[in-house]
Amino acid sequence: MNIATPPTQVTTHALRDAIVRHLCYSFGREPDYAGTEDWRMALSFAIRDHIADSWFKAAGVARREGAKRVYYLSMEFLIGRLLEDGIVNLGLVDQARDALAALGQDYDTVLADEPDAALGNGGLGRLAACFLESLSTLGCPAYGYGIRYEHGLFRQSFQGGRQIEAPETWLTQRHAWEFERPDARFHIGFGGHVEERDGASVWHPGEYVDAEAYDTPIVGWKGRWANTLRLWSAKAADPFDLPAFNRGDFAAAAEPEALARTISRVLYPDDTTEQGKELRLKQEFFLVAAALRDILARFDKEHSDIRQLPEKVAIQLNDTHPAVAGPELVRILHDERGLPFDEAMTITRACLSYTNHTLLPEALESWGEGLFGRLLPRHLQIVDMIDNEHYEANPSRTQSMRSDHQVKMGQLSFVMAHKVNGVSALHTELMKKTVFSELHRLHPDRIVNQTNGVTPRRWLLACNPRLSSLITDTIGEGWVDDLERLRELEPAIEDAAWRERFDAAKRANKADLSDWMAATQGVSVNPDAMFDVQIKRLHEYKRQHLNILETIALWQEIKDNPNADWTPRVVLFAGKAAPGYAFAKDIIRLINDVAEVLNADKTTRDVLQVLFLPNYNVTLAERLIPAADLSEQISTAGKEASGTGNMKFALNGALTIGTLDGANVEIREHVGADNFFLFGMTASEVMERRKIEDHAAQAIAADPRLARALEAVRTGAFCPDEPDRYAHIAANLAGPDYFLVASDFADYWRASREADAAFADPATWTRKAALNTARSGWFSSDRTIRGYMQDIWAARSYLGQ
Ligand code: GPQ
Repeated sequence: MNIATPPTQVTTHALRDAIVRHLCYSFGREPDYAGTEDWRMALSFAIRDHIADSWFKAAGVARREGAKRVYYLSMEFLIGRLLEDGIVNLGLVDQARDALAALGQDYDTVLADEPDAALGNGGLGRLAACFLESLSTLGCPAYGYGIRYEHGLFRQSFQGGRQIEAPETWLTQRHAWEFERPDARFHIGFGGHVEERDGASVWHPGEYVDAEAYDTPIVGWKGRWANTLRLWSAKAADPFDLPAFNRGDFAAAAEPEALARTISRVLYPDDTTEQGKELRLKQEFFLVAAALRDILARFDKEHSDIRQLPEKVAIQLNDTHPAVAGPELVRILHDERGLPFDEAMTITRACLSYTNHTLLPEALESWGEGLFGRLLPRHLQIVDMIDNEHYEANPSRTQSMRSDHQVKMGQLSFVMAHKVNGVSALHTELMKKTVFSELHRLHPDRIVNQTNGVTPRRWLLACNPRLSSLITDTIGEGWVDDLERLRELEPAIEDAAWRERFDAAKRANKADLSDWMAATQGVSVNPDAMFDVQIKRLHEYKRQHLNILETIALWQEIKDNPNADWTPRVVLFAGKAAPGYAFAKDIIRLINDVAEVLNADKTTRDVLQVLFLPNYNVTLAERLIPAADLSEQISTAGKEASGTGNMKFALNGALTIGTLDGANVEIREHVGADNFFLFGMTASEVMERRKIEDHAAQAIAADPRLARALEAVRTGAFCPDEPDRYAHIAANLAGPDYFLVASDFADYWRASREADAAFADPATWTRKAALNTARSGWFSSDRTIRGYMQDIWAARSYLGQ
């Protein structure tokens, strides 16, 4: 095994030879006959060899030291492409580029061939991916556990402006990163009955599905450490019905395999609304049961006393989706390993912790007790035991985790965790006051805050090479794994020549994006205009409709006065709507209709253009964020738990226009109020405003701009062939308007015009943009993970061991 050469010392020559060797002997292709995919796979394997070396070494250290492992259980890992990530983290960008060039291949073309692994919906799944990378960078022994969905998040296209969903098929393209582990395979039971025998309970499942592991190594900065993302694939426990086959009933013969596989077939395309499907609960238990069996098998290899479990195992529940881990671990410890119930509870709670990612009531999972009891009969009994125990210890409690014939997963997660965390300072405080107010009163030390972060390797170093080189030229390379060192840029920002270089990097990123949009969307935009970007899942609380309404009002005003000194803007959107969320899909269509009218308007299109880019994913985010001037973070205050896109934009030198919501609050504190366009009501003002019955009507009556823009939507100005297409959106905004679009409109307009004025003064704008970069270092996921390691997991780093 070659772990002698540190990857950073690999020469171009050696890498070239490795690529050719893999091309020929791993993929059976001679260089003259190889296509882009062959080159991509060969390069990936050559890089993977070095990642594997780091991986073996890290696993060896963790085993030798009997290290505590962190286990991150998540139904979503939105990892995106991995090849560039690996090359960048190993420090092999120049070698890889040169080696490919020597072989007559273009580096960017080869990298762009990789499918984007979209095993997640949005922020929650992307956060899990950033955390894995930071855990490796910090040398903390850890595993991510998830599901190897055959179909990740659906592919989005537009037809007549409408969202069309097509299945995503990342596994049909060759994928270089996973290692199948037929030896890590567990029987997972469902259903059946519980037998009471000699005072003990024994669960006899009625059916079994196998979980088989696929491992992807996740390498950290400089290849110093690599952890494992272990994804479970569902396989038939009894794959083939031979008697049926012999009878000639081939469909019946293949049925067990097909049925079992449905469990890992698709990722649910919901973001923050509950998917009340039996299959979803099956998926959740499948992940949890396989992960716990694996965790305990590893523990048993290294240790003999199960009471030591909390010293060696920290399990993080990424939202409530893996919440059955509580009752399942209690069941294993009590029913299977014979510990008294109380002790099983104590050990389980010491191992588990839970992250809450939303306060939206509709997103808090609960399961009907009929369904839950049918699928997991023993777990339902254990939930009742947990609930009784909690009630006996806290008789003043009024809320049970078993009310209205439902099992409440938020309450269950809270009670079974030793720490519960929110994802931004504001969100954590609101958790204490709202959803978990009673549990917080009973357990005042349990809730802690860990403000989200993003990995600077992917979200600055790799996606924005121009800005990264400028930073490294100015302050050296130390910022990459010590992001707060970006503060050292501040003196340079006062130098006009340096600011010009900063500006040139942004300008070149914008030109690249414009070229790409011209080539792929057939729309050419002015790269000197302000690039104003809102990219995230579609949701009424995120208020893409506030953004498009303001854009309509601006268009109307430009038409009134076309010769005024307008700041040119390109308004860019991207994001997917859950297939069942009709209102969100209508907002997409409205934006596309508005774009069509505005982009065709000769009097305004030089100063205002709108574009909705299809199929938002990690790769598109990596393209858009480095080219953005203005970052739209405009959710109704109190609704966005944190946001992480907001951090990526600030780090890449975009200014935020935003409300005091989620992590926006902390971003503004760090970058400075002068470098942030604040507008809108605060979370408490939002609650007060809702008490006014006709809040929307009042706001519309007070603001002729808003009234006119809404009227255009209502009367079909953007869809003359079907004038009442958006009447329901206008009616909603003039009536209930739960997300207070109308009430925040006037202040949003004001902030937006301030952004225009600031952009019109390039020297000032660039200074503000650069200060955003210099002061965003705190938002590194390295800082977040250190917080979890200290406050929640009691885990340590093994770097240098
Ligand atoms: N988030 Cl509950 C998701 O992306 N999906 C979900 O199902 C839930 C939350 C997001 C949340 O909306 C953002 O504000 C956070 O920044 C993100 O989780 C990570 O914490």
